[in-house]
Amino acid sequence: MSREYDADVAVTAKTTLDAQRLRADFPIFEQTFHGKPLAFLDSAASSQKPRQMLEAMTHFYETSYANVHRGVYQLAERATEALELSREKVRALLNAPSAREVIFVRNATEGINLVAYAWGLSNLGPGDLVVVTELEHHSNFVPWQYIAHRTGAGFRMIPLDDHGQLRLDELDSIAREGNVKVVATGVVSNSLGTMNPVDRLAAWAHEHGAIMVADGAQSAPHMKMDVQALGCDFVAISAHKMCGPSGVGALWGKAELLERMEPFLTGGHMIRSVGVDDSTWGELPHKFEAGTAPMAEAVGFGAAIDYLTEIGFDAIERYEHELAAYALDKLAELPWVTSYGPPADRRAGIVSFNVDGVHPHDVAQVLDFEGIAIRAGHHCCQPLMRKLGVAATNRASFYLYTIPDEIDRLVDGLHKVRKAFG
Ligand code: C6P
Repeated sequence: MSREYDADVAVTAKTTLDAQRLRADFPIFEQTFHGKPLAFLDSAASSQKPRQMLEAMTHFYETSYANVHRGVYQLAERATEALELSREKVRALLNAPSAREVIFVRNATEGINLVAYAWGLSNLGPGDLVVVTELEHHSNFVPWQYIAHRTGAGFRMIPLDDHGQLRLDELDSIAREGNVKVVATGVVSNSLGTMNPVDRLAAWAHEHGAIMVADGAQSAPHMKMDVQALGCDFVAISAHKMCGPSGVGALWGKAELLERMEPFLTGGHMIRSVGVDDSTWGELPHKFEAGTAPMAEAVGFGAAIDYLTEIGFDAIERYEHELAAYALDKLAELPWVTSYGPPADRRAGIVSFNVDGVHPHDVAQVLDFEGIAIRAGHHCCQPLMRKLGVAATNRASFYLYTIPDEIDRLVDGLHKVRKAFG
């Protein structure tokens, strides 16, 4: 196999996670904002990009670019190999049994919609139940609510306790309300950082003959994911949150389910044959990949996976836990700040909080003048905001390039917010 396109993706810091050294891989940190170094605390929205990933995409465009799965000439074959090598990298990332089960999509949202439409429309009906969670991102909530309404199925949420953790004691009473057919949950909450017990929910789903759909958008960038150990049927992820480019993500699904499903999008590439009266569909994964693939993006995705793998997911997860614990301790010293979510040992590198009497957008704007980027809003989790009794929160989210000094700057910035708003 030609490796022309497979640029060097060696990580700068090789042994343990050294965030300060890793930052050198990220050109974005060479700039200042409002005259200050960038403290980028919004990686849960989208991560920054290492040079190694950017170079892999450029290299592909410069040496290996042609449409994939179509041409018989050498260049087209090289492009196809590059795309398929990235598919194999996603397979390995997720410990999926086969690369045929890995479908390139635009993002996690599209992956979940694919399952909701292609599985849900044919398998749900009155008397059935779709079960999501109260802390779900809209991307794993709205598609299921919509398909439940279209098919006449019921739609229920697993509620949260006061620590932002799922109330599994409610499962039995939910199951009495109908035939549980779908259980859909995020592995990690984007708002609270809560790590959900997906393996237990998967076991419960399967006891009821339901499919288990896991939204891995906030877990795949930060921890080792093993779809077989989790016991899921489908997992959706986005490359842009894990050092990869925007415009590509992956859906993994069990082959026996994908094979029985109707296509989601139709058109070029996904067919076996097309006649005037009817068409038939191609093999997996092509049946679900209509149109020209996000080729360079997939190559960038593969390079991002190499980058993260070289650092080590255990090291990344451990480091982000430490950052979350540090941030929570610092915020706890501010009596005018309310933090939301579980204790540090049960969450990923995300902290959500409010400053008494100050709207989160005002907080975020004051922090911006200090060169600090956080997210303020409902984080696409309106049901969760309702549960917390707030319209919005501030959210600081960490990644492998976050340094404790940025958390100190966040805290200093909050003192400035407090001063500015009395
Ligand atoms: N969360 C955030 O700031 P897409 O847009 O499809 O790549 O990812 C959607 C998505 C799905 N699930 C979870 C748990 C998510 O956090 C996200 C994206 C961003 O939290 C943008 S709202």
